[in-house]
Amino acid sequence: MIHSQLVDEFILRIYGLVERNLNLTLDDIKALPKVGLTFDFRCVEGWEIKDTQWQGARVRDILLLAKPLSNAKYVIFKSGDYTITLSLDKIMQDDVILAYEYMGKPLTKEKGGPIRLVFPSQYCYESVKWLREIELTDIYKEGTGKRIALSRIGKNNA
Ligand SMILES: Nc1nc2c(c(=O)[nH]1)N[C@H]1C(S)=C(S)[C@@H](COP(=O)(O)O)O[C@H]1N2
Ligand SMILES: [Mo]
Repeated sequence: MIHSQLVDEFILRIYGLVERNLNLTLDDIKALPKVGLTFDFRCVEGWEIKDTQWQGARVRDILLLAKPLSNAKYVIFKSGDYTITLSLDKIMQDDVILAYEYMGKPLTKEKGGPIRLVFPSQYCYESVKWLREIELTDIYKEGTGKRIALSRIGKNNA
């Protein structure tokens, strides 16, 4: 089936300051413990969706497979040119997940599928949709996502 071939082609790349570079399939990610989160999703543009429900795997569990090196400090989540940089400390917390389900159903392409970065304390633009790569670094390099998202509403700061 064409659909399952497309799903099988999905690869999440993890590289940079790790002991092992990884190429994970969606099945690899689904094999990790499944975690659920419920929170109100607020966009800086002013809208809100109450009680959004997400399920997926912890970023921590995924990174522990790759084994971050001791000098790794920052984690860059990438979807093509859209990137978000967060501290390793932050994203190793319990409630930071790569979601593959939304409201009890597989995450649709429109909603950022097959996987999307989700955690309750995030800014809307930190919820990287269509996530493809995770890079660990020791130097902070600001991501492009905040600027891209804010330029849609004509703001430079939020
Ligand atoms: N790859 C990517 N992810 C993204 C964005 C984007 O432009 N590209 N926009 C962000 C912003 S600002 C918001 S509000 C949400 C929108 O998510 P939704 O489609 O579920 O409403 O996606 C976030 N993730
Ligand atoms: Mo947003």
